[in-house]
Amino acid sequence: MDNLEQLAIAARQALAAAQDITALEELRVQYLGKKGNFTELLKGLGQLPPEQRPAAGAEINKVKELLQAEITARRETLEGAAVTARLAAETIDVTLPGRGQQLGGLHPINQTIERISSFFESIGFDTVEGPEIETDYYNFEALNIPAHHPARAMHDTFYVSNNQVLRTHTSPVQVRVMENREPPLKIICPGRVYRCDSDLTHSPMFHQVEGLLISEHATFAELRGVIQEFLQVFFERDSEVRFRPSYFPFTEPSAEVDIQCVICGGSGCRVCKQTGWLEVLGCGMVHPRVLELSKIDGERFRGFAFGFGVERLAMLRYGVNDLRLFFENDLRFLAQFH
Ligand code: 2U9
Repeated sequence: MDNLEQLAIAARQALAAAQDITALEELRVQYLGKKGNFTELLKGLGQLPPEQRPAAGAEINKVKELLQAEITARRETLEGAAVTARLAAETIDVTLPGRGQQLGGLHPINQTIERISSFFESIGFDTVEGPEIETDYYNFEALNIPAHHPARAMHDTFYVSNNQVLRTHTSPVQVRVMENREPPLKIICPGRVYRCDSDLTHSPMFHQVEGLLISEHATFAELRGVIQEFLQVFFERDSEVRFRPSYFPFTEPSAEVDIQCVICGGSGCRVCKQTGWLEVLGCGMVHPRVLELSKIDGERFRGFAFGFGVERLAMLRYGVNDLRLFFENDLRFLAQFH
């Protein structure tokens, strides 16, 4: 009976210390299993005098059943705690917002082209596109740039074959329109152009928008008005615009147009090379020879034309300081224009 009491005390201590189901099961086997301590104790009954055996047996069984009940209760507690812990670990917060799908957007160059087109369309210009592989005639001859003309060297042309080139400007599109439609004409031609030139400020492929207006009354004053209005709307500011005399084979007279530096406002900075001015486009009255080559009556009609680089305008408008960003397609850059 002393053994029984000690065994019960030891079993209860072990039970209190068991922290998980494995430990609890080991304990059950150790005390209540077939070869366990209580079985050993029951086997020892035979050594008692016969009259004491029933009472001793009953006492051992009572303690054994009590212990069994305590182990079962403890198992239920531990199992309940394990389920609660698992549920807590696997909890999903269904109220968190979902990640959603990221929407793409137009490339900043295409956004800029759309911005330019929508201005010119609002004042009655049609947008026209044409081929990127052109003949020598449409890219040069028809624009009063004959073979050996020094302007050819300035164009850094990619030759596709003897008389085919990657267009160096979008002017050939306008030549095709002059051949195919009757004046008056009011068109702009956006698109890719190619020049064999590549450094920090030049890309072998870039975008241009060129415009052409042909009517019976076109004047340089009208050209000035259109350009000045365009620059004000495009840059959303009333900055000064100046026209400087220049030379292009396809226009006469010709001018280059500057705006007050959008970075420093005209006081002089690195971007405007301390001049306070930024060159943004070229323009002029269409050369009579160009009209004549496309069979437009130069006695009745006159025209003006202009051209600019889209990347340059986009850089100035958005404050982009590296041309290469437009061609790398890094989403961290592009996503800023969504
Ligand atoms: C026709 C007649 C005339 C288009 C013109 C410019 C002036 C001009 C450059 C600006 C920067 C090209 O991107 S750039 O390198 N362009 O300065 N372009 S007048 O004149 C034409 C076009 C078509 C039939």
